[in-house]
Amino acid sequence: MTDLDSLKSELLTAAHAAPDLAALEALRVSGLGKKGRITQLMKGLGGLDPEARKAQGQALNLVKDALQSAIEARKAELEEVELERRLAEESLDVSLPARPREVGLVHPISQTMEELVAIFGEMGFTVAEGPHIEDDFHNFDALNIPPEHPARQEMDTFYFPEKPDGSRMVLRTHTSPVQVRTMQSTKPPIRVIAPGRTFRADHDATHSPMFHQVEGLVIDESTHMGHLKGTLIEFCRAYFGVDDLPVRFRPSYFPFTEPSAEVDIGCSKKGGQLVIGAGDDWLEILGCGMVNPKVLENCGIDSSKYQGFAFGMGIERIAMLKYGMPDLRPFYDSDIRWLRHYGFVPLETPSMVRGL
Ligand code: 2NL
Repeated sequence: MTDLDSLKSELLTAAHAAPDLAALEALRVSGLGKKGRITQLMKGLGGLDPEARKAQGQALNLVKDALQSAIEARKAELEEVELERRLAEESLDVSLPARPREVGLVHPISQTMEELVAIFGEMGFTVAEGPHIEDDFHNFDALNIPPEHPARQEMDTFYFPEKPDGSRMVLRTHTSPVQVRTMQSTKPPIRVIAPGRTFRADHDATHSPMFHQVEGLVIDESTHMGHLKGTLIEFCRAYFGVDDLPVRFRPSYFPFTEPSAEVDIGCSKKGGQLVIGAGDDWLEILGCGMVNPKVLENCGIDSSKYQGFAFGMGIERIAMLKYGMPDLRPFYDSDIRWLRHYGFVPLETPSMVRGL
């Protein structure tokens, strides 16, 4: 037996007998590592004459391959043994109850906005948005609201500090500036709604300094009061889910519309209990009118060619009426108990929309 044969049998025997993975790794290093015995022998090949180098090199390679295979085989054996041990020892308790999943709910304001977008969307309206911080022109002047109008006073409107040119930006007091911008940038026909946040310096049981509105605007060559009435009657019936809901138009005044009207729906208020669509009382829901030709001209639309209607309503108010909420203030308190009570399960088709 040559030295190489005995080295081979020694290493293979050690590989077969390695008691664990650590011992097997130590064996690999001692044979095939940088300073391993086989590696050392390989390094010695350089000093042999070509004939002997070839024969010895081939023999060394065979030993190296045999050792590598033996180590692989023993490794697989040891891993199998380890797996069997863990399978026998470890267990998984599949009877443990799953942790309850937290379900988020949709805020009533978001829910109501989604319903409004769905109803007006079916009627062909698209949604327009704009900045919360506006200039005097888009919030007041374009809408024919005169400088002395009470809405423009410090009392009612949040103003930013004066700019060097003396002008002051405002927190928009309605979403009308969004429609003003739409008129400035779009050639009629126009059919948009503008839902969003609005701000007024008013805070009591029925007013919040931040609240939500949706306004709508339709402009075309022959849009008339009949379109206004048909659209808003249909809206009220779809939103409250009452097919034959009585709707009436009462004359009113807004500087931005002429003529103007307020819209009431039929209800009963007996014994402090509000029922929509029954009885002979009326409840105010929204304001509307034919867009004042001065407003069209202010926004760059030719009032001798185009006319149209507009409307606006408070989202908190119509949400409270539909969902029987007695108080405005909890809307913004983030009280989880209120949100759990009045919140909506997401991804459900709003009942109104199914009825359309
Ligand atoms: C209400 C009444 C209204 C409008 C809003 C409007 C907007 C433009 C032109 C003309 Cl750009 N009108 N908006 C018209 C009538 C009534 O809102 O009671 N809102 C809560």
